[in-house]
Amino acid sequence: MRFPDLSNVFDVGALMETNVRLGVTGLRRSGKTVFVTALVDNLLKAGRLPFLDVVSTGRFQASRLRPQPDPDVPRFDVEGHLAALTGPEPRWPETTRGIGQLRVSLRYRPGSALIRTVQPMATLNLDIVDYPGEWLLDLPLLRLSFAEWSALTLELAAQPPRDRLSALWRGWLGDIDPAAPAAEDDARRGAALYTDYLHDCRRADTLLSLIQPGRFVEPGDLKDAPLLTFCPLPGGACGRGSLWELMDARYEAYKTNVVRRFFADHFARLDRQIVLIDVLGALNAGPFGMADMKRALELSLEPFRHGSSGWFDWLFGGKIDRVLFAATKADHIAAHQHAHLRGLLDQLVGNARSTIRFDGAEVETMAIAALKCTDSVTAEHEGRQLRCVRGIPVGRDRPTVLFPGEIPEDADAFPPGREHPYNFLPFRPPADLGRDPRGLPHIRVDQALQFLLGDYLE
Ligand SMILES: Nc1nc2c(ncn2[C@@H]2O[C@H](COP(=O)(O)OP(=O)(O)O)[C@@H](O)[C@H]2O)c(=O)[nH]1
Ligand SMILES: [Mg+2]
Repeated sequence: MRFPDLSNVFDVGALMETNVRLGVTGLRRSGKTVFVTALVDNLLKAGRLPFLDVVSTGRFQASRLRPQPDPDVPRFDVEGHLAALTGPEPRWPETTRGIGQLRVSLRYRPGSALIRTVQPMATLNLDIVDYPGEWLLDLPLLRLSFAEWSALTLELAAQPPRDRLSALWRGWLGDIDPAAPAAEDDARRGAALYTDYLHDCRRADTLLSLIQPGRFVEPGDLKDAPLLTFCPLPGGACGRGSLWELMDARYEAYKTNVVRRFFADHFARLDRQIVLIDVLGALNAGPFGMADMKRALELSLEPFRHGSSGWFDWLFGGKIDRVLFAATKADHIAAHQHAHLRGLLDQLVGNARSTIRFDGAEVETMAIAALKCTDSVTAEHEGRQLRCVRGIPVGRDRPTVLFPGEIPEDADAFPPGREHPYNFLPFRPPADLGRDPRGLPHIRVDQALQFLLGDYLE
């Protein structure tokens, strides 16, 4: 695609430049790739951002892509993803793995007249870092020993619905002796069975969120490395040369070489963070999916705690001061249900949220759609007016009006009797997106931006 030539707008020299790093995370298929693509497209075209103050007050001038500052991080392929969404046969972008980065520079007039007298134009370099939420969930491992983590993980794996999913792995655990001399074959077998179990947890019908260690399902460039060749073991520490000792050592190596390194190289450098959450997917999966999501969210809030009670500052000197939790794919439901979706997310984020605000970082929640694929419509059914959505469901080729149902007000209350009472269907990206000069249609991406970056653009 082509961008207007803005070279003389940008290269005036001696401009006030500010850098801000925005982390975009969420578990696999929560919507990171689509979100970053929509965000960038909307920043470049700026035709659909009424709630971003710098745009609505007429101070925004232009944005453009620029080379990213970290040459060793893969570039986020925004052109490829946009081509998929806006082509003649619109399709969702291919699944991405690991980390990606992109820099967008925004030119704007400062809001204060006083500042404008010395600085008529300013530039904000926005570095967007897309990384798997699975990696964020690794952070709590840092304060757990191998024995502690093993005990917690085994306890969780024995509860439904994990008991069924973990049966093969736990069966294997019953057959081996952690005190026996370490054999590489055993370590590999255990790690493989444990990894299969974690993958099964993430299937759409269960959609469990608490997945540790994250690299087992999102290995990045570490696939098959000995660092990933361990699994939780029952019992306690065993003697030298035992399987226990081998796995304990690998667990510690994982913490040092993977978890700490990721947090030091990437996480600790972020200024702002958005965490994307597929709440509707968890509702589809049922009560276990929701309960697991709540636990995972509480864990992922931990690293954002600052101040006296937070150990994170001490470890990494973290500086994130605004965190947005966003329920994605809000276009799956009718607009009047968005407030309920957000209410549900508030409950999931729960008490941890007020603690964090108290400790220094500001936390907000929203229901968003990075790419709006439906319209809210009213349809009559047996004399009743139903608020529905109209879009093209995946697997069909013409627009259909669907009644997606209503969002429960209580995260714990599921209608009794049916195992899967909710069924929010996925939609295809709308046709002809490429022809719209305003940017990809979205729901509240501009409000998300205002919360995350508004103060930088004042
Ligand atoms: N209707 C709708 N579907 C979305 C939206 N964002 C993501 N999806 C769906 O969720 C899938 C996973 O999104 P993706 O961005 O690849 O997730 P990632 O794994 O977190 O990067 C996509 O293929 C779409 O089917 C959205 O805003 N609206
Ligand atoms: Mg992705």
